[in-house]
This record gives sequence, C-alpha cells and structure tokens, in this order.
Amino acid sequence: MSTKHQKLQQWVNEITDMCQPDAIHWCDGTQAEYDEMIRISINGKYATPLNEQKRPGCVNFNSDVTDVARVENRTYIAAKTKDAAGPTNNWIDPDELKKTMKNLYKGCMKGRTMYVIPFSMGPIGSKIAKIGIEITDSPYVVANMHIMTRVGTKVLEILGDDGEFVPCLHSVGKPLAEGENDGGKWPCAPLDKKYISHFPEERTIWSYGSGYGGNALLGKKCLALRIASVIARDEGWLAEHMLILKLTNPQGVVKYITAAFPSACGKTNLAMLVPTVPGWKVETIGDDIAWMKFGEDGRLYAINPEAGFFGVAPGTSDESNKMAMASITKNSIFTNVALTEDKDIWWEGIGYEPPGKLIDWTGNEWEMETATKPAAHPNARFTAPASQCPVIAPEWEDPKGVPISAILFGGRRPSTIPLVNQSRNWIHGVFMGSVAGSEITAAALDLKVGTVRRDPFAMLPFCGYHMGDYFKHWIGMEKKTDTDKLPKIFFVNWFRKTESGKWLWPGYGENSRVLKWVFERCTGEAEAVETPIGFMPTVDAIDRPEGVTAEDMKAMLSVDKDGWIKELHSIKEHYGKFGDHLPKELLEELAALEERLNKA
Ligand code: GTP
Ligand code: SPV
Ligand code: MN
Repeated sequence: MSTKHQKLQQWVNEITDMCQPDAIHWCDGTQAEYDEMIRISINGKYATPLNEQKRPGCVNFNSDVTDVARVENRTYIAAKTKDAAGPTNNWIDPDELKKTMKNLYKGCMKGRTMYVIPFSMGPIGSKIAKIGIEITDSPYVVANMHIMTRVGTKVLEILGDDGEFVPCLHSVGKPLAEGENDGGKWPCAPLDKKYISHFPEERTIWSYGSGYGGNALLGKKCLALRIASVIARDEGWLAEHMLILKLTNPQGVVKYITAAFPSACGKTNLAMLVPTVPGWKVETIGDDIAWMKFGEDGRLYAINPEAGFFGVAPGTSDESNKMAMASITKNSIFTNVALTEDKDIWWEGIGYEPPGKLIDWTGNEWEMETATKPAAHPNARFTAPASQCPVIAPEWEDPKGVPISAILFGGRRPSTIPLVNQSRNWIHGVFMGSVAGSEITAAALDLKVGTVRRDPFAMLPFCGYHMGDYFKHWIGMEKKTDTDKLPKIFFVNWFRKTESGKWLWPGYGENSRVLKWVFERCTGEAEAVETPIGFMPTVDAIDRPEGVTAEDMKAMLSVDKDGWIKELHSIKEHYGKFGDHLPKELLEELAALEERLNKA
C-alpha cells in the first residue's frame, strides 16, 4: 500500500473485509494500467477493440441490456432526516440503508480484483480541487475514471497523511463463485438490488449493482454534483450541471458563459459548437459540470472539475458536432454503440448510412432495411479526453477558473417557451431556473421519454439536499457581490416544434446567433424589448438562419399568453411540493409574472 494515510488505510481494510475481493490493486494512473484494464475487458469479451487504422486506441463496451443509463428511482440521498433530502430526492434512513447495503456488499467482490482509485476533481493540487477515492471491482470504471478525472499516485501524495477525501464505494454487485467467470457478459445486479446512495452529512458515496456511467463513475454526478452541492451550500459557492464555454467576438473580446440543460438536452453540443455567424469563435472549458465561486474581484469564476467528456453518441455527427467527432478519433471508450464490419463505430444520426451490416449494441446482426430497433442504444456514450478536443480553451485547466458573464437555463420545450428570454434581474433569473422543465430523454432509466417534467436548474436528479433550500442558496448569491458583477441570466429553448412536430429552429451551430445576442446584452450593444416574461430580442435582432421564415421567428420570439397561463398553473403545482422551504422571493416572482401576463 502506497499511502501512510491512516484513515484511508483503515477504510480500505474495512471494505476489503466486507467485500472479500481476490486481490487489491492501487491505481497509479499510468497508461500501462489503462491498457491492462482494456485488455482484461477484451479478454472478458464484453469489450471489442476497434479498427486500429480508423480508430486507434479505441474500444467499444456492450453493457447488460438492463444497465444502460442512470437509475433515478434507485438513487438515494440518505440524509439524517427526510426533510433534509427534500421532496425531489428518494430517501431512506441512513442506518437502515447502510444495513441493507452492507448485506449486499458482503462478499460481493469474490472472484474479482478490487481497485482503489485516487482521483482529483479539478486540477491536482489546486485549491478548488476535491479528492475522492473510489473503490470499485470494475475495470471499465477504472479505465473511464482515467479519462474523466485525474487519477494516480500524485493524488495520494497531495492527500498526504491526513488530507480530506470523499470515500466512494462501488461494486457491480456480481460476485463470482470459485472458477466462475462473467461468460462474456457485462456484470451487474438486477434493478431492485441497485442502489446509488449518498450520505451527505458524512460526504460518502455507496453505489451497488450498476456499472454504467453516472451510477458507477462516482466522481461525476455523485461527487461533483450531489455531494459537492452540499459542500457548496455550506461553503457559499455553486456546484452545477452546466457546460462552460468561451465566446470570442470578431473584435477579439471574450465572454465566458455557463449553461444548465437537463441530461441529453444539448450541453456537449453547445460547449463545442462551430458558430455559423462569421468571425465568432466558441471554445470549450467544460461540457457537463461547473463549480463556481466568487473571486476577489467579486465576479463569479467557474472551473470544470472533470478531465473528459462522457457524451451522448446518437445524434453526434460532423454536421451537428464536428468538434466532438474530432475528439473521439483516438484513445476513446465507446459504450453501447453499433459496430461496422471493419470494427468502426456507427450510431443513429452519425451523418451517413451504415456502410453495410452492423453488429448492434446488443451484439446481434443489424441491417438497415429490416431493422425494427435502433442499432446504437439511445443513451450510448463516448468517453474522450477533453485535451483531444480541437477547440478546448487553453485556460480550461486554470485553477482560478474563468469569470462568468452569462448563465443560460434551458430544456426541451416543444411549445410556449421562446428561443431566448433574459431575466429582469438576479431573483427573476433564479425564478427562471427554478421552473425550468424539459421533455424527458433516454439519459435516465424508467422515466417516460417525451413527457415534460420540471427539472429545476437541470439539477432535479443531482441536488444533494432540499431543492427549496437550494433555491434559497441561489437567491443568497446576490448579496455576496455588487449587482453589476453578477452574471446575467437567460432562458433558451432550441427545441420548439411546429404543430406537425418539425423543429422550428435548426439548432446546433445556428445557436451561435442566440449566443451573439446574449454576448451583446452583456456588453450593452444589443437591443431588447421588455415583455411580461422578461427581456426579449426584437424580431430582427437575431439574424434568421436559412429555412427559418419570418413567421417562425415571430412564433419563437413572442409571448404566447395562453401557453404562459397554462405554464403558471403548472408552476404553482410544482412549487406546491416545496412547502415552507420555498423562498418567499420566488412566490413573489410568480405573482408578479401572473400580474404582468394578465395586464398584457
Ligand atoms: P448529458 O451528457 O446527458 O448531460 O447531455 P448533454 O446536455 O450534454 O446533451 P448533448 O449535447 O449530448 O445532446 C443530446 C442530444 O440532443 C443529441 O442527440 C444531440 O444531437 C441533440 N441536440 C443537441 N443540441 C441540439 C440542438 O440545438 N437542437 C436539436 N434539435 N437537438 C440538439
Ligand atoms: C447525465 O445523465 O446528465 C450525464 C450522463 O451526463 S451520466 O454520467 O451517466 O450521468
Ligand atoms: Mn449530464
């Protein structure tokens, strides 16, 4: 064991006794270690190496068909009281949950190696970084953590003898009998044995039964959002489900923007978009998570705690997201994509027809003409090092972070919600975030895809405490600095549809037209009209992309009064859940909105 950290040693010993692995491996973060994880997975036959000429250093994993996304109904915030977890989180008494889980963990790593992964969220050694130690029995998790976080011996050095770390325990929940192996199958436990548990007071994570994405790569949603949101509340900063982008205008002026959209609603795409507006440039700082703190100058600074992208594969093409496509040409892990005969990747919306027969994500032959199901799972993902993104901003690892000028909220809303709408002030912006909603996507299991649900701040599945208190925390940010130093807040919607279900807005690179307006609202160059719902561009303030008629534009940039009246009802219902934790400021915003709409 390469650490003198007693608490860490003791924890590892405890887990070893409980889980009874065959062997223990302390991860050093080297390429050799990564290669070994991939080799083990290929030998185990649940991973396929890809074509070395076309996709060097790449591999595809096929998960179990039941283990394909986050499982929100098996995700728990086991705070000491149910009230502390709030109405939007699943809660079990922590002692009871630990008892249940200890029974599951008992002997759960038999026949497997237990990996101890020291990792840093944020640049190693920087003041804002948080250290986690993940114990896992999954080589897939080790390899993905190598890409998504900073893993290795250096982290243990920084931790020293008594540094603070977040213990993250993970098991796929599939012990092996003497002589048994996985038989080419991705190991996991059945749904009713899966638990993605958080103990916020102890700042501890216990995950059991799933090997997939956010359920298993515990640095991401579990640590950097659910646990970090609790730490952020206590320490006065923000841990958010947001991309961070750098926008440069033709004169070379730079603004940094963050955006919170729910899962599979366009963060990765916006973070690395190629603007269609001439002379403008977007560079990427992060595509999923932002930690934001006030700097000494009173401005809000954001860092990306991650080191890679765990991006949605379907829909990613040279046309929609060229920079993501360029990021995954080498050294990437794919999960649940389809494979071509010459062992390259394919998925729905990759931008070209399959070049022949495919092997679909379940391992079966697939042909376009006869197919009844998609070849790639709708939540198939790529894992790629952020450093491979051609437009990664040079300052993406700056421990100071980048000063944020604008915050966007959004989601998939086929009607009512306009293309863009600026908040009247900070509190109105918090109101906008608190009522954000979206059609449900395939990023979570067991939810009805396509129906609209409220997803405040895109944090519904990721806030580690009472959502009403989280709203309060956001409101409180206003008092920490001067009004003119706060980011401006906007609501955007790329997903308006016509009655017949066609997109009204082409999205992707064309979203740069909206980013330009946001930028110029920050510099004071852009005009806006005051409406009952906020400040909106005049109809000609945003240049129309090809194929968008003046009428479409008007539909996307006007206030649909009837739609908003319905929206008010639904917001009231939503707010009703939070009881006396709902800040009165938000009720006042709601009443003021209603009044403005009625007068209009
Ligand atoms: P998570 O990683 O789950 O948090 O998702 P994300 O928010 O990063 O979403 P991502 O950018 O991966 O996009 C998800 C899906 O939405 C992909 O299939 C995209 O092609 C599609 N999408 C992204 N941006 C747009 C857009 O502007 N318009 C339309 N119509 N679709 C979009
Ligand atoms: C999301 O669902 O928001 C993701 C993917 O970013 S996962 O890491 O699985 O949470
Ligand atoms: Mn996400």
